[in-house]
Amino acid sequence: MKEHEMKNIRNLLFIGASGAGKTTLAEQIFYLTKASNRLGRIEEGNTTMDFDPEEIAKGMSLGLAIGYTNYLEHKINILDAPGCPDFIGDAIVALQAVENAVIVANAAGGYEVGLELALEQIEDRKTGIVIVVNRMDNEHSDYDKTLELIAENTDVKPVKIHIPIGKESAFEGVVDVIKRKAIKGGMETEVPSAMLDKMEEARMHLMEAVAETDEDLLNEYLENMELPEEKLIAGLKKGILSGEISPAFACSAGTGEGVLALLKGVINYLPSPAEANTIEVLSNNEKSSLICNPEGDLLGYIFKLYADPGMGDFAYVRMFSGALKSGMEFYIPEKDAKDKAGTMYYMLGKNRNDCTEIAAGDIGALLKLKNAKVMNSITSTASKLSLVPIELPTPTTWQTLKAVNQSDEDKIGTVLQRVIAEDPTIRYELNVETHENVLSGMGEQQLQLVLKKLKNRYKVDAILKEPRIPYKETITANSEANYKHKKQSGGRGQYADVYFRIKPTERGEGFKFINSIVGGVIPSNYIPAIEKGLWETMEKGIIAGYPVVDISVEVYYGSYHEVDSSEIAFKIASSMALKDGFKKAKPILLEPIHELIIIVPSEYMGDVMGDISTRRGKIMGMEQRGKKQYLTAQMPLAEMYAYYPALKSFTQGRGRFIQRFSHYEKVPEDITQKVIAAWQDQTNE
Ligand SMILES: Nc1nc2c(ncn2[C@@H]2O[C@H](COP(=O)(O)OP(=O)(O)OP(=O)(O)O)[C@@H](O)[C@H]2O)c(=O)[nH]1
Ligand SMILES: [Mg+2]
Repeated sequence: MKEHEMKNIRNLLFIGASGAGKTTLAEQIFYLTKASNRLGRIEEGNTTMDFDPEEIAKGMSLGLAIGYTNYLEHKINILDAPGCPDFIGDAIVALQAVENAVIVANAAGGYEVGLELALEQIEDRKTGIVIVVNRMDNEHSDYDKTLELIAENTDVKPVKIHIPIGKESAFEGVVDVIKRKAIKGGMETEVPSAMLDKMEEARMHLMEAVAETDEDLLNEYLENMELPEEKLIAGLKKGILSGEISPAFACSAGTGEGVLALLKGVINYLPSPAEANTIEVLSNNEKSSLICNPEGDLLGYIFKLYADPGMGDFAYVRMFSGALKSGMEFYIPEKDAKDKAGTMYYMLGKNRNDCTEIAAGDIGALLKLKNAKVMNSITSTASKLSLVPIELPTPTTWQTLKAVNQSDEDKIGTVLQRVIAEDPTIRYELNVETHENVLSGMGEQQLQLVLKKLKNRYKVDAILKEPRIPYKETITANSEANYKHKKQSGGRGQYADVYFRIKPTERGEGFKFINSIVGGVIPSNYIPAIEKGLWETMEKGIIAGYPVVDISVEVYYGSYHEVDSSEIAFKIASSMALKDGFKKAKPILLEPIHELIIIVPSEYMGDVMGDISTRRGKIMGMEQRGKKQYLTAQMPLAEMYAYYPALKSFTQGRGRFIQRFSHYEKVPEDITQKVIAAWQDQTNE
């Protein structure tokens, strides 16, 4: 089919603030281009893209959805990302799947947090940055102001391709500054005379922007103060492809005005997979570039999983090169495993149309893959190709997940894996120190959604609670200890006697066992039992129930009994001696300290710094980048569980951070006492 040739495809990802109208815009596009025969509405819960029951209930997108339409002999694939910052992972992963990142801004929304976040995601992007100012029919809509705010706050310099005719309830169409035509209700008409000056001004800006991308064009422009239309368009296309020009459009997804004009702009000016055909890849793990074409080496990318409770898991796939055909086996380099493409589909929200291949440049879905997961490459075994892995933001929110009913504990593992596989930023790990299953991600809403999906899709009730801190126990002084374990209870008795020297070691050294028994005062066959007794005691903890680290124990003397000594007796003696010696060696608790990079607009610096010190945090450095401050700090993990909501509240949602574990440090005395008391309460219960 002609429209599936690379040059006739446009791949668009809608990103931007929640409520900017991305899903509504997709809906309007499907309706106006007859991909769907009714216009769904968010309020009625019947849009094509927000089909998941949780999305319908909330009236907003919670996961990336895909759809497509055919218009003017082009196939337009639309990826609709959720704007809520908790679900940013979907957008980050999907950005790699498209030539065009379409920032949808609310014309009446100002410089919203979600808009800022979306713009941050495309900071380093080299191609296809498009601005659509939506909701032009809204009260207080302001096209120019919205574009100015973007230009002021970022390196993106929007260049108007369309300008709106009227605004608010009088918004009735757009003027195409290239064609010098008005488009109202999808029909071309003459430009209203009152707008001619504005149009010429915008046209001049556009021409300047295009001229600046190319020396020849610049010379020609400076000479004639005009560029011929075909050169203007060719230069514009090139500028968009290279990311130097960000075209701006105006529309109302609500009324539909400007939407078909936008689609024409998409077809006429935005890069197709045929133009953006050179991509960075790994070839044999070395960076190289690949020129994509339908006959080339197979290369695809899985950018989203959707776990349909009835159908199974859908993997949304972008093919870059070659053609994936139904029935084909393929290789997943990230997993070093094979998988097989069964039935494949072009998806329109939750609706599916069967297809037999997904060719280079196109987007579709595969069902029930065995091994492939999100961010995996689809290749042939021989090619040694894979996509360059992307980096996801680190978690900001942690919660322990527990099944409400004991009987669900076993089931929860498998269904939870399916649910969290949908969102690349969610991690689920067993903390071996606290024995808790910790779910981490980008925000409270995201983790709550996991609970809802578990309940509604799989009938599993689970709860979230604040995780325990993985403290560790250690000592700060040397001590000596002796324990003689002796029992005479008729028959064979028990006897073991050990002398220990206990010392702190360097932080991070773990545990050192030194055997300096001489002269066989303890026979060597009992030494392993002594060591085992130590390990078991250290794992369980001595003062507060947390693992013991960074100590050395030297067994230097002892005695035994020919008949009554046994391995078990030495294990007990060893354990008791350690407990005693440990308590005498000035024990302390250690807590994990994380390093954070906190990114906030400069005006909030004072508040953020003040808050860090109330959380036992230390500021290690700061750096101004553009209008933002990058603060490096250290903070105890115990204080970080509540940090993200606090940071958001005093930066009006604009602060964020990345973090990683740094080291263990001594817990202050007052907190240590509380932790010990809590453990004693618990063990006495
Ligand atoms: N008046 C008006 N309302 C709009 C327009 N576009 C969207 N809306 C409304 O704005 C609200 C949010 O629209 P959505 O399409 O869900 O916005 P979104 O960008 O997808 O939001 P998230 O999914 O949360 O990221 C809905 O109530 C829409 O009806 C528009 O152009 N004009
Ligand atoms: Mg949406």
